Amino acid sequence: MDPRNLLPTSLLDEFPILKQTINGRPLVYLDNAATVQKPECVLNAVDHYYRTDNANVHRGVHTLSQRATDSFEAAREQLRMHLNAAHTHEILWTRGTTEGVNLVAHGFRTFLQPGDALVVSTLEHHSNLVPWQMLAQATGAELRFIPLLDDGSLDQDAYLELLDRRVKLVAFNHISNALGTVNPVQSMTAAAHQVGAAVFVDGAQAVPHSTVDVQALDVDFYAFSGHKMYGPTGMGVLYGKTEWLERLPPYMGGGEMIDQVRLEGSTYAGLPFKFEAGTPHIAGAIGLAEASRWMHRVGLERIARHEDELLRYATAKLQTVDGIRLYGTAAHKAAVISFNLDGAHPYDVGMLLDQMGIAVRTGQHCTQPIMDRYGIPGTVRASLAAYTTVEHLDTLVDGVQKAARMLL
Ligand code: 7TS
Repeated sequence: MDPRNLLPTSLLDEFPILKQTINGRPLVYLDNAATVQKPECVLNAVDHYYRTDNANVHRGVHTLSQRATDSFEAAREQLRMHLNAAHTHEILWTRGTTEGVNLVAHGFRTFLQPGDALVVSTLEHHSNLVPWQMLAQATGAELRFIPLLDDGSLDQDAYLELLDRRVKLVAFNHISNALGTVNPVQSMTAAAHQVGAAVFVDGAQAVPHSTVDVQALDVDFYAFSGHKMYGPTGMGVLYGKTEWLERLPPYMGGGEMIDQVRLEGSTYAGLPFKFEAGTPHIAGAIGLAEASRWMHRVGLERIARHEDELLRYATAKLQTVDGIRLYGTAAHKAAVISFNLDGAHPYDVGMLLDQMGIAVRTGQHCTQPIMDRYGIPGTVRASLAAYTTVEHLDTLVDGVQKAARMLL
């Protein structure tokens, strides 16, 4: 094994989609921050559920319904363990990170009034920015922004200056999808709690990459998407501390989330069901739990070390390409390399790489304010996963070199 491939390259064999050619070349999939591929065991878990257990949950006395309910609730417990949450009812199923942010932002409409403030970082995916703008607009609360330093880290001194007793909630990501910056969640959370503010963390890019312990971080809310952690699309998790979930009003009304329904009004179910109106994505929960088990089998710490090693390797090698400029050079970063070739549009670089079978994302990465901060239309982004190898990254660097020769 190459010493830099800390995980065995045989991991690739578990991902059927990766065994194909694109434009006549073996696929090198480096768009993992957008979505990761699914191992065979996840595909089988979803397939098995539909073939043998499919039924609606929490309602039938019949055997299939009980089996579906058992698997669905066992999946919730698996995700509780994954995050080390204190209680299973603190794990809410959502469609993904975006729904998690909206659920909390909508609920906070009942808590905020003019004179209150929200603090949001400028390193956010639009999904952890726009819902807070909507909340500010609906309530008259003030929005304050944590500025970005040139290396792509958040200005921690400026952050502390923004905090006072008017701040009711602080929102930021654990790892940036555009630059790979890892934010100091623990210290930022402690500072917010000192002024009595709740903390919402977007963990979409952190959960696939590393171990997340919500109790150690002491965050109030933590959201992520299953499809970025080897699970199905349309499935995500919102973790919330019990005391916050009890205070927060329901997001959607309907079946499953009620206690008693009368024409004059209704009472709501307890946690977590108060937030889960309608038939849930049962197969998604089962697939996500299998993805979590897969990550544990491979080893969360091993995945993090493997990706960190590859990130260092690829960063050093890409820096040797003439005319390249890297964005996001914070000391603490993970799994994402964003760059441009001087004078070339990121889209053109991405198109040329696709011709060579290499899948990267180009553009703003749903982070327009970050691109504005650097005065660029976008970047080319290569993002890593557990199945990424040194050989993939060598192919990427060769490809970027070729693109530079053609475009510059
Ligand atoms: N937050 C972060 C940090 C993200 O990276 C993404 C998706 C989201 C929120 C939204 O997740 P969703 O599953 O609800 O859509 N990021 C990306 C990306 O970087 N390229 O495509 C999607």
